[in-house]
Amino acid sequence: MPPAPDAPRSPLIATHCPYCSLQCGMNLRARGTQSTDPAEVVEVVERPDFPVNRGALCGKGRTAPAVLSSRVRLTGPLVRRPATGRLEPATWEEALRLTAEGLRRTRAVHGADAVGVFGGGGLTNEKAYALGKFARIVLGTSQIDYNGRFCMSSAAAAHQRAFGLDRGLPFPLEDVPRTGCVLLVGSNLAETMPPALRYLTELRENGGKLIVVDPRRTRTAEQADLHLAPRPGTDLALALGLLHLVVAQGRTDEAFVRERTTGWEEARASAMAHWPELVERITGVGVPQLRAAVDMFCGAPTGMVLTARGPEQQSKGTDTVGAWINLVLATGKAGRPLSGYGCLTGQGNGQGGREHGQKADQLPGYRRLDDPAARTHVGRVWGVDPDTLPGPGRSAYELLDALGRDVKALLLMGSNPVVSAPRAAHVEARLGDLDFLAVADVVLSETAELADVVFPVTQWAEETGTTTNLEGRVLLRRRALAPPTEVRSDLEVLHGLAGLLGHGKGFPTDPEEVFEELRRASAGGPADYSGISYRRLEEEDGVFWPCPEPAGGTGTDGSAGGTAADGSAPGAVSEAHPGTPRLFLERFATPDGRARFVPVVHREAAEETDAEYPVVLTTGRVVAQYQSGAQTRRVAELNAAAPGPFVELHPRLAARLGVAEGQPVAVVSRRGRAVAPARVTDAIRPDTVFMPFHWAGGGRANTLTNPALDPTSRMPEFKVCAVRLEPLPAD
Ligand SMILES: Nc1nc2c(c(=O)[nH]1)N[C@H]1C(S)=C(S)[C@@H](COP(=O)(O)OP(=O)(O)OC[C@H]3O[C@@H](n4cnc5c(=O)[nH]c(N)nc54)[C@H](O)[C@@H]3O)O[C@H]1N2
Ligand SMILES: Nc1nc2c(c(=O)[nH]1)N[C@H]1C(S)=C(S)[C@@H](COP(=O)(O)OP(=O)(O)OC[C@H]3O[C@@H](n4cnc5c(=O)[nH]c(N)nc54)[C@H](O)[C@@H]3O)O[C@H]1N2
Ligand code: SF4
Ligand SMILES: [Mo]
Repeated sequence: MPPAPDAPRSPLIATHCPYCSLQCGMNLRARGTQSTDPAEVVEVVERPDFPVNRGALCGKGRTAPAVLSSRVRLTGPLVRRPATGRLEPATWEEALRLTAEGLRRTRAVHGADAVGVFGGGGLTNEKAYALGKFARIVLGTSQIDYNGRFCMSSAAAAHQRAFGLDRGLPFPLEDVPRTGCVLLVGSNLAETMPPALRYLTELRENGGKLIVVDPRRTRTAEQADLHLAPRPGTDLALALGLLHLVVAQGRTDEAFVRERTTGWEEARASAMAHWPELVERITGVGVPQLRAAVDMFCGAPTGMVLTARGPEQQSKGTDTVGAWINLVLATGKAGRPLSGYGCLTGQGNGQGGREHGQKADQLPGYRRLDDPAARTHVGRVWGVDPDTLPGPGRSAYELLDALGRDVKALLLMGSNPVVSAPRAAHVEARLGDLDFLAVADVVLSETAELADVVFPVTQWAEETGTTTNLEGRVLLRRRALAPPTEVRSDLEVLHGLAGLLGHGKGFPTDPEEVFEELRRASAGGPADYSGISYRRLEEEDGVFWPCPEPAGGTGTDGSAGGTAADGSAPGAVSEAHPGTPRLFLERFATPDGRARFVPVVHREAAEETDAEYPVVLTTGRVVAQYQSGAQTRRVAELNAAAPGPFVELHPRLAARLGVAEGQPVAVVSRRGRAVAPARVTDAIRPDTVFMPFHWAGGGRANTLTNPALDPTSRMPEFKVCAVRLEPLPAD
């Protein structure tokens, strides 16, 4: 129902997309309609002044208001009634009371660690912070982790190891078009961050080179000057092989290695064991292509290696990313302008969500839970004895695997593991074995369907909060419309539960109040937000952390840094710390300021192919669906574009199996069986099939995936497992 053409235009409210880590800027505007459907109350309007996407949006962002519709979302709390065994409407009071009782009872009978918490990288900084605090001080449990473990944990671990700090990109995206060569490893950003493709297009227009490493010739790989298509799970060998050639050809940057790094000799020795011919055998990438890649990368004066989930979601993801980092260090393409290694983080708050305490081993500000000084600092902010804070808990898959056994009750906020966890049928069964499950979500996801209590929560356009995008840029999302009357925010859920569990204070529902506390908790930590305020974020295009309070700012009382306590100091914003768009230019964040080479050697995937399971399965995304699909499968336009799962396979493999385009195929692994139509394309290696993971039910890719974990990051091996294919009759 568009407003009359002469109706006065409502003001634009600048905000950000609810989905991926690019956090595209968009404006929302009230349509001035009489409609009672929230999806029709606001429209998305271009926001060309926001630098990251300059007005461009992908279809998901453009259609995001559709999920606000009461036709597809949760509009009131649900509880499972013993009489019917079904989820039925309830009041907030009842839903909160039942949850508080469920959590309290479990704790009383089985101990604090029998209560688990599972969070999400889509939650705002405020929510992630409050959730971690809730777990540690209200529940007193160590058993908290989140879906970001499935996403960025390998890159994070490798970042920490090499640079002493983990921020996805150490530079803003605007640097990308000005570098000499980008080596993009296992990212299909043409589909996963479409507006960011512009940075690669501009790179090439500027004469820079693009190398893409992906077993599939994706829309992204089609843009490349050079496309290497290794067998899934072999990036570690590939990176080592390239480093071997760099050394053999005398292309190491000796001065950089000497002055800015440690550990080169061991790393060099490990690379020298990976002969190009051996690497060709492991990866399937020919030696001439390896040489071409080295020529392109070393031939450019500056360069970047960017990784995404391809090389990271492996049971050796940390070492694999480490090998790519070794390559940038050895070639002197790090710690200087327009060069470096970066990870393209995925979820809307994939960066901030990993900094403020919903990760099993972490306290706010990217502090470590096992660091006594960190415990003291955060204990003081929280007003608790640091000795009462639990220690590190289990990682995401290990936590899900423990459900119904050691962990008997779970509070889940912002994830849909029934679709997105590896070995999903097992995870679904574990969830079903819980004594008590509460889920906060915006829609009735497949996981919420299993819950005893479901909390309907507000969405991005209905609440204010901050996210931190893949560049480390902290952004403000603004509330543009009121939620349906029976819908409340995640912060209100935590506030309500905390109150019933004896913590009437400490869990405010106002996001800015939570952010003010987060600033203090993060102050002095690696991810220092203490110099950032809502007021600053309203005026700037985001602020890059670390952003400490300026010296002589405010104390630890929580009053705003950069602005006077009364918020009125003129010019205070300009005196504030400017934030840190570029890291490591002078020194790395290690104690000695040097980047650390890590010696790594190639190893096989946890599950290699054999006679019974002769084909490699890899998994990933399509442009029109987001993650578990909980949100995007509810948007008609997106569903029309990507209506269901499929199995991508090469014509040679299809011919060998006798599979025709569109014919249903059963894909069978040691974990289970999934069925989806074949999509035959020569854009994939003949030894590999690809399935997107956005769907539940019979075509669920994660029925098949292998939960083998990386020993350091505890990342599951989503990108490699062994399967066999069985053609089914086309009916
Ligand atoms: N449309 C859409 N966009 C999204 C999301 C979404 O669900 N849908 N999710 C967001 C999130 S949370 C994330 S994490 C990002 C993920 O963004 P990407 O990492 O770009 O997404 P994927 O499709 O998981 O994987 C990227 C590529 O890795 C390749 N690959 C598979 N196995 C290997 C391997 O062994 N080595 C290498 N080098 N490559 C391999 C796949 O063929 C795929 O093209 O996207 C974000 N954006
Ligand atoms: N096979 C395979 N599996 C994968 C991957 C892969 O590449 N291959 N990728 C992995 C990766 S990188 C990721 S990030 C995970 C993601 O997997 P999931 O964690 O399942 O991700 P989403 O579908 O985004 O789930 C978010 C849920 O929270 C809800 N939600 C959204 N916003 C909010 C909010 O503000 N509050 C609350 N309470 N709920 C909210 C959504 O409706 C949705 O139900 O999947 C992983 N699984
Ligand atoms: S690229 Fe990501 S942030 Fe931008 S509109 Fe699409 S989903 Fe939203
Ligand atoms: Mo992700």
